[in-house]
Amino acid sequence: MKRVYLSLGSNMGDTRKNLMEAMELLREKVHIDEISSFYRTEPVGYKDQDWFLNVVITGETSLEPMDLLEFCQSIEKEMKRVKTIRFGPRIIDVDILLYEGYESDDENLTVPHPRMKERAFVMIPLAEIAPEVLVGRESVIEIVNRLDGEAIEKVGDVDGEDK
Ligand code: PH2
Ligand code: MG
Ligand code: MG
Repeated sequence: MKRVYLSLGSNMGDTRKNLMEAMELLREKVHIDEISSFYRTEPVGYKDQDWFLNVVITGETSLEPMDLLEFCQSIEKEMKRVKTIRFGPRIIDVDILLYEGYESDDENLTVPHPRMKERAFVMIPLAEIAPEVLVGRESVIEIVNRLDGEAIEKVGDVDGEDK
């Protein structure tokens, strides 16, 4: 079994329900053992769209990296994600951030995720569940401490919304 870190995001429809559904589907092949808080986040890349709800999870899987990628894509498909513009609105996005013992610059699967270090919507939730984990040579918390990213606000967690 290998430890993996995944980022989930949604900015269409019932975003909270979408993240919950994607996590349920992931459980078929990924033994999820930690889930960050949920964050409402300013869109990065393409600005003219609704804010996202983002979460980061970790768990163990026996899927090989490419099979995990296919599995994540099958969940996006099952949830009827429609591909529009790059970085544009989506019902669900499931991205592989880190995969234990694996690095790759394959154009279909770059690990660590090529843009994760600049993204507050990835690094801040990741720092909650894995502050000491390394991304390249730096720890998650070191990266967060120098990050000047987009706006991000904690709004709850799997158990419910913050009051
Ligand atoms: N995903 C993107 C592009 N921009 N911005 C936020 N805040 N959250 C996302 O999940 C996100 C994004 C492409 O996958
Ligand atoms: Mg993405
Ligand atoms: Mg994606």
